[in-house]
Amino acid sequence: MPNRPSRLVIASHRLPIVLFMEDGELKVIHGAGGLVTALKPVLTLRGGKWIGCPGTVPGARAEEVDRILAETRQESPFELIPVHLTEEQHRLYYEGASNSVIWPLFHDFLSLCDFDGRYFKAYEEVNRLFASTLASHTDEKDLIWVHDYQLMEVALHLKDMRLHRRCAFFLHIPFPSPDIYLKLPWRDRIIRALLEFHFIGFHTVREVRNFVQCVKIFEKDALVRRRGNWGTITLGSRMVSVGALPIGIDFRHFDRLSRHPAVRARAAEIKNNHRGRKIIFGVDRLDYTKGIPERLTAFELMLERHPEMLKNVTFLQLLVPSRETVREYAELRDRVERRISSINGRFSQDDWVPVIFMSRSMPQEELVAHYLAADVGLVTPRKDGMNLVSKEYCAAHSDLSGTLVLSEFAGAACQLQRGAILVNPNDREGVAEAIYQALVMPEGDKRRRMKILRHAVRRHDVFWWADSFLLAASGKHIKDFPTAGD
Ligand code: GDG
Repeated sequence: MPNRPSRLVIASHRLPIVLFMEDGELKVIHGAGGLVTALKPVLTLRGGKWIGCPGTVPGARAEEVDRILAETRQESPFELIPVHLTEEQHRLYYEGASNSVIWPLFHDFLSLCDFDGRYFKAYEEVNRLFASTLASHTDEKDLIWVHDYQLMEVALHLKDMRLHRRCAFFLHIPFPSPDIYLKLPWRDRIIRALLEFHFIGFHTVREVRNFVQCVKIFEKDALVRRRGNWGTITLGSRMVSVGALPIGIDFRHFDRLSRHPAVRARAAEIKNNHRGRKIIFGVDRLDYTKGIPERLTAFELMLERHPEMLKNVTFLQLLVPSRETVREYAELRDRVERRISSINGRFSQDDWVPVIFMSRSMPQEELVAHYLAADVGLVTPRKDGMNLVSKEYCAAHSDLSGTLVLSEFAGAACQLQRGAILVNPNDREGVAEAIYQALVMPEGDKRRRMKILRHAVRRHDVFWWADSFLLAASGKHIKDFPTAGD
């Protein structure tokens, strides 16, 4: 069958599943995140596999996990292949190298990096383990798509094993400028490892530019060509392609949910619970990159400068607990809680509390009801690869209400700059004024901006992203790509 598209094999740190125990029995549910939704149709068409860590459940043995994953094969369009890590590997490779070095460094938080030499050894070891799992589950005709910063060395290990595989990579987080990247002790090895992929996708042109500048430092003879979203790097007889392909969301799904009568009724109920006050809504994983304390300070400043807003606006912030075993995350939580109680202590009156903080995750319908109820979507990360929340907020505003205040340091700003109010999250006064502007914006302006935003989010959705990535990874030309930076 010469025209059959090659089978697709995905590798990501985590498998798109949740394992849990029920009545002493191990159970599995399939994830419903954007990535799985986008890749399901492709995996159904081509057939494929997904390789990653299954996560741990107290009391479940690895063999049991393998068995239950094998059983899901009948009802799933793709096979789930688990990679089991020891506790020590998880601590050193995932909490250490990935989340205490690469994550902070790539988001420009150099002072939060802990450059422990043991971390990188574990990073190499786990990337090799992923490569050898891929080696035994793929053949030369397959296309391997590796995701994100935890697995940047996979293609290098496949090459060391003398295996010929077509391998592409997508980085979901920012790629730093050379000044920052050069601080990484394992900098040359990571750059060379990335150059073993055939295609490397980033969210924006900023990342492509940073990456090729770093390549030029370590590969003096590389011939680099870059034009708009695309680039090629020629190393002797080999060519690596790079491209800016901003990830999208399943627009139609969020749009449809926001029109559902139950979701609409719930949004009205939320508004009612806040007695018709304006609502500002933020949703983030509790992470220092998301700029949460800075956002709270800007909100406080807005209340101080515009006392007419007192009792007339409530800021709802949903913070999903994250990476709780990493020290910086526990410290951040304390800092955020202190900021919130200081603001509430200062301004609360009668039945009005200015900041309501929810520390949990919500079912998606409830999340969409909150998006819909919110007059302002406040998304102010200090740095973010893309930021899907900003896109979901727009997709949920099928009624064209709502204003998006967005950090210029989120990848999404490249596509949403014409409809959002862009802010520098480090500029407190600027963010405070942007919040105020959003709260008092005339209806006509809001509708006009929301139409522009929704058009951008609809046109380049997550299906466009997955299809375009796969075309680019197969060396094909892509038409209709969005502005993804300068
Ligand atoms: C990385 C990059 C890039 C959040 N709370 C709840 C909930 N969520 C969902 C949102 C959204 C997702 O989580 C968060 O998306 P982000 O884009 O903000 O980011 P990260 O997890 O940091 O991911 C990021 C992304 O990869 C994709 O490339 O955009 O820059 O850091 O989809 O809806 N969902 C539900 N309940 C919650 O409480 N159901």
